[in-house]
Order: sequence, then structure tokens, then C-alpha cells
Amino acid sequence: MTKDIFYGPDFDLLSQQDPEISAVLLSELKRQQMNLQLIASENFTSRAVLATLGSTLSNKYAEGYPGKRYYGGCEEVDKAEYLAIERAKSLFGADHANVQPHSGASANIAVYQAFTKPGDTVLAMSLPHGGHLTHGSPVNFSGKWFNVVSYGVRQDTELIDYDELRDLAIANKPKMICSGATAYPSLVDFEKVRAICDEVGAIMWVDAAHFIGLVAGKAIPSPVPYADVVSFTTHKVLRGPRGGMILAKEAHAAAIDKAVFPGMQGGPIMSAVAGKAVALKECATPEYQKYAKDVITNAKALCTALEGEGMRAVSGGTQTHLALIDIRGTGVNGKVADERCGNAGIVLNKNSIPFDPEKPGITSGIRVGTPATTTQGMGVEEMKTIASLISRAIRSEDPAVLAGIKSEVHALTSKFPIYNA
Ligand code: DSN
Repeated sequence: MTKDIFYGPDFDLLSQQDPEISAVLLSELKRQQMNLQLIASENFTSRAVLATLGSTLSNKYAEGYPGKRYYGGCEEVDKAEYLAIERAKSLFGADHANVQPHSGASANIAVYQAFTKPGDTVLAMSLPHGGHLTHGSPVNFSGKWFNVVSYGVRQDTELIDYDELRDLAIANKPKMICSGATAYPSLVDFEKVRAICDEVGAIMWVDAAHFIGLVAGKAIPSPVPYADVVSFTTHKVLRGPRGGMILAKEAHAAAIDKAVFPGMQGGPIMSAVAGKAVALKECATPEYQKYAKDVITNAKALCTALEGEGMRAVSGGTQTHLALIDIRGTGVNGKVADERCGNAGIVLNKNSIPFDPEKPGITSGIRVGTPATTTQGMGVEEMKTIASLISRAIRSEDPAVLAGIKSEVHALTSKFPIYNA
């Protein structure tokens, strides 16, 4: 294991000053290096991105936008934000980019604020069918402050029911229709959603947090030509720093910028803004485009191999970076599967499947994703091995067996080192 990733002398200083926290940094690095990271929303950023996050840009307050700040001394951070904006616009062919949201949820708060008022009706995908907390969950601001009507997937195909979506749009006349999800393995038909939005006069909002990295790598179709506004996170397949971003049509640029600052945030995290610029530059390379395609190839291979292990792929497979797996055939619920896999060094999450008879804290499924393992250089053969390791872990209650699987996991990950000197 290396501590080089923490930039030598500075890390030595931290170790002396704060041994407890420096120990956490080292053990988290070790955890990421040794275990299998299958959380669909996680990835390993480049060292270049990490370098920006540990930089002095973190010290600077920069409320406002480049050239129009409220504090002095912003001439250097302005350059970083201009670069991030221009790179985002160019990569996605967008009219406008706001690179300041601290997270995906922050970006979504700004979208609501730009286009709606509390009490307005919004149509979004239901959380139990794969949506997100900010798409109208009753425990989230979105469900508390807005009248969110939910659409879902068809029970027979487990694909979005566009007929239901259109019927609900006509019946409820929403101000805004949101597409995008956290556990939907298929592609969204943006053309159909645009047509429904036009029919009822709704803003088309795409929450592309999960799949925007695949769009950036030209591996799947882009929502940008269709949508009024696209929000997303920058740390999933996109492989940037933790944060959010919003793309919009020119007509909405001022409303989005006003909603982010001063509407929803104070000073942007300029180290993260610079990290976003670095990641966007990386995304524009042929190497990244190959990576994005490989992520999908690996997800399909993992999904097929898990089916071969007696599990069921929701919606019959995947077209993206993640698979949602109904594991009822194993006789184990999602919570237990998640725990057993964790004990075997396989990090994934329990996940509700559509029409799940189990509670959200238990679930009948697991969600697996391939952004991180693909960054490590794993391919189709490794996906088959991983499916077998998952299947054995889920089916075993014996701690000794799980410890044995963990050793196999470590043998596999040691062949695909991350952040080595
Ligand atoms: N937590 C993210 C995910 O795992 O999909 C969504 O916010």
C-alpha cells in the first residue's frame, strides 16, 4: 500500500499533527484498494482530480460568478471556473453550464427553484421504482414543498410506462417533468418525454446524475438536445470530484444561475470546481470514451453472469453502468445479501426492485455497478469471477466461508491496483 497519493510531505505533516485522521485516510485507501467496489454511484478519480481537491483553492471565497464576484482576489479561481464552464458546454454541446452546485441534491434544489414555486405540481419517477429522494420523497424537501406526482415502470416489462406518464401529465398538468433515476438499468426515451412535455407545456428536466458519464463518453444518447435543464453529479461514471452541475438552454441560463447563487448556495467550493474542470478535460479523450463503453460491456457481462448464478435481472438486463438484481431465487433478502457481501469484501447495496414486497430497509434486490472496477482495468472475465464471488457470498452464512471469499477478492483486486506509486 502506498501513501504517495496523499502527496508526501503534507501527509507526513498530517500524520504528526493528527495521527487519528491520517490513519483514517490510510485505512480508507486500503479499503478501496483491497475490496471490490460495486456501488453503482462510486468511482476512483484520477490523481489529477485529487490534487485539485487538496489544493489552496479550498481557501478562497468566491460568491458570485467569474468576473462578477462579491469578494476580491478571485482572479485565479475565475480562470478555473471559466475553464470548467467552457469544457462542460463543449463536451455536452450545451448552451449554458453552472458548475457550482455542491452536490446532485443541491443541483436539484436549484432546478426546483428556477422553474417552480412551492405547491406547484411536478411529475417524477417514484423512488421505489428507481427514482431519487429529490424526486418527491415525502421525507425530502421535494415531497414536503411540492405536489409531486409519481410515475413508475410497467409490472410486466419493468420499463418506464410512457403511457402512464402521458396520462398523468395530461391529468395533472405539471410545471415540470423529471426523468432520470438511481436504479433504472435501461435508457430513457428522451424524445418521448420531450413530446409529453410539449403536449402539456411542462419544463423537461433530466436528472442525469447516474448516466451523464456514459453520455460524456458518447456511449449512450444525450438528453441535452431535448431537455430544458439537465442536472447531475460529477463523481459517478463521470469520475470527477464529489459535486453537482447543471446544463441548460440559453433561455433558462439566468434563472439557473440565480437559483444556484444567491438562491441556494453561498460560496462555491473552488477546489471542487477546478476538479470538475480537470475531470471534464479527461472525459473529452478517446481513452475515456473507451472507458465509458467498457463500463457498459462490463455491466452487461456481470448481469448475465449473475443470471447464470440463478438471479433475475430486473427489466431483463442492462443498457447502462448498473444492474438491478432480484435475488429472491437465492432465498436471501437484499439486507442480508448486502451484509454477507460486505463481510466478503464485496461492496454493493441492497435495493428495492419494482413492486417489491419487502420494506425499503430489507428489499428483494441488490444494485451492482461497474464504474469503479472498470477504472481499475477489469474486464468481462473478471465480471464472471465477481458474479461467482457474489453468488457464493450471498448463499453463505458461515463467517469462515465469507473470510475465504474475502481472500479471493483481495487476490483479484491486487491484480488491478489503484493509486499505486
Ligand atoms: N446515493 C446515490 C446513489 O447511490 O445512487 C444517489 O444519490
